Amino acid sequence: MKQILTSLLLLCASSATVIAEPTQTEELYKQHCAECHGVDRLGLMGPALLPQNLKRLRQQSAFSVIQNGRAATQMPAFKDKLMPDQIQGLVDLVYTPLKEIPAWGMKEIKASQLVYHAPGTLPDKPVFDAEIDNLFMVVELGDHHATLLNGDTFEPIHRLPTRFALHGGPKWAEGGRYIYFASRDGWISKFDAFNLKYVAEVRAGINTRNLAVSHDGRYVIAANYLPHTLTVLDARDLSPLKVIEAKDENGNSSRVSAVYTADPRNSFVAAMKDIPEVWEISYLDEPPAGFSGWVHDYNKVSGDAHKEEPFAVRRIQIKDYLDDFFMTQEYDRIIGTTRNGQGQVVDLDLRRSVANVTLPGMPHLSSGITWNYQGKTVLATPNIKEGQVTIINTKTWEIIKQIKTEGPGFFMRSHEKSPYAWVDVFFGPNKDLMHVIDKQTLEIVKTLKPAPGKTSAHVEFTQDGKYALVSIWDDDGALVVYDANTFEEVKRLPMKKPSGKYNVHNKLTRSAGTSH
Ligand code: DHE
Repeated sequence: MKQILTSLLLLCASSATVIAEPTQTEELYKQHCAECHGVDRLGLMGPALLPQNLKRLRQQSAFSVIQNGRAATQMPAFKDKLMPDQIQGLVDLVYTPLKEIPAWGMKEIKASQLVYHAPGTLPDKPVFDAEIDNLFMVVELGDHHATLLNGDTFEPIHRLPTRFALHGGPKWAEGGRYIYFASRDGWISKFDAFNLKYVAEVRAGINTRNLAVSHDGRYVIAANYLPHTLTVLDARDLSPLKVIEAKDENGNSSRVSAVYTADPRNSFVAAMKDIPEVWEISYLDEPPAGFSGWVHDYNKVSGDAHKEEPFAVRRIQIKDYLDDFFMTQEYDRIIGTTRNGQGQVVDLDLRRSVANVTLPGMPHLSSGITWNYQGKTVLATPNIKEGQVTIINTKTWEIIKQIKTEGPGFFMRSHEKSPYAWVDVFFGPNKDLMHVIDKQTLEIVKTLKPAPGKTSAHVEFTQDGKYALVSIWDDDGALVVYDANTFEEVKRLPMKKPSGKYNVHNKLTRSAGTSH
């Protein structure tokens, strides 16, 4: 008996050492940070908080971010809730490595794959009657849903649940038959818009930025913050084809800022966040002939369904890291910025930086749009820190004009058939305003207030450019349809924090007035 009691006591003592009480800082993390950054610090709405993902942020700056919030993100200020020593505790915590970061390679990605309807098993005719080219998908962040909208009648066709916290634009493919979504926690979902059904899903990363689809509809690629990879998927059923590690020649790894498709180049273009490089990843069956610098690396794909798939990578060394970038309509140059406001123009053919632009307002270049102004193509971008829209000549990369707005903006849109560009005032006391700019005078000609007191943001035009759809970015929000010429309200549909909206025609034709 005594022996049993002793063993029990020993057992209790040893288990007491295993289950450590959470520290006060861990409690604070749970209370204030876990909802957005994940209980495990692997990221959710907010990015993963691990030393390997915070390499570019000095601890002192991390302190200030917690104290004062971070511009252009959902990160609030905690200075009224936390004492300086509590903030310092949290800084120390997020710079402490996790005992283990879950592996997320081919094996894990493959194991996460869910195929609900195998390719070719669903009918090829839409189950509804609407002009496919003018369909919209509207993402509703409020309750993690999306609404498929008829762009002629502005009637919802279907409302579907999405994965938690989608980010970046969902991408249409195959003439509007399919749309692909990416969530911040790494899920890529393929939705069949004709049959109103998800067909496949896969978790391509742990903490993901965005996705791109090759213009031929064959491949999907996801850019990840965690792990430091790009994941290439077979678009048919989202089978993983290749995991490309994002690292430089010295083995320094990097988060991937974002990835886009460059149609005429048959390639994806990705910017790295922690190494000064831009990557081009070919999706041609054979590597481009006569090009130096492609690291051609065939990948044997397991299973019989796929042949060998090449995804050759070409690195371009640049002068600084890129957080955000815009690609010209010719897909030969990109302009990217770092958070300190230095813009770099990178020529993808010359494979080097060709110009520097000082852009102090922190432009949101993934929202940039172009149009013809006095015989030249101009790029217009809102700025996240300053209340101004920057107009840049894309030949000389000189700033033509800074248009003063009522506060910093996030999204900007136009259409080839519209004389106007619309820009929101996403931040500050005037967040409920929406400016309309005349593309030829570069003056604001109208300022709308769609819902007083509520953020109005993100515009997209109908296929013909006649209507502009605006989000009221609120749980009790709406989608407001405006006549894009008279600025009269045409319709208001209640929605739950609608964010982006994506028109089949504008996206698939790579309209100069919208994001790609
Ligand atoms: Fe986004 C697109 C980066 C915060 C809503 N955002 C993008 C893209 C990039 C980017 C690179 C283009 C990818 C694409 O569309 O394929 N976003 C960033 C950031 O670095 C930033 C500032 C910090 C972060 O938290 O990641 C950031 N973004 C936000 C938000 O806080 C927003 C407003 C709300 C949210 O969803 O988290 C937000 N971002 C969006 C939306 C798009 C987007 C709706 C797609 C716009 C489009 O029309 O294409």
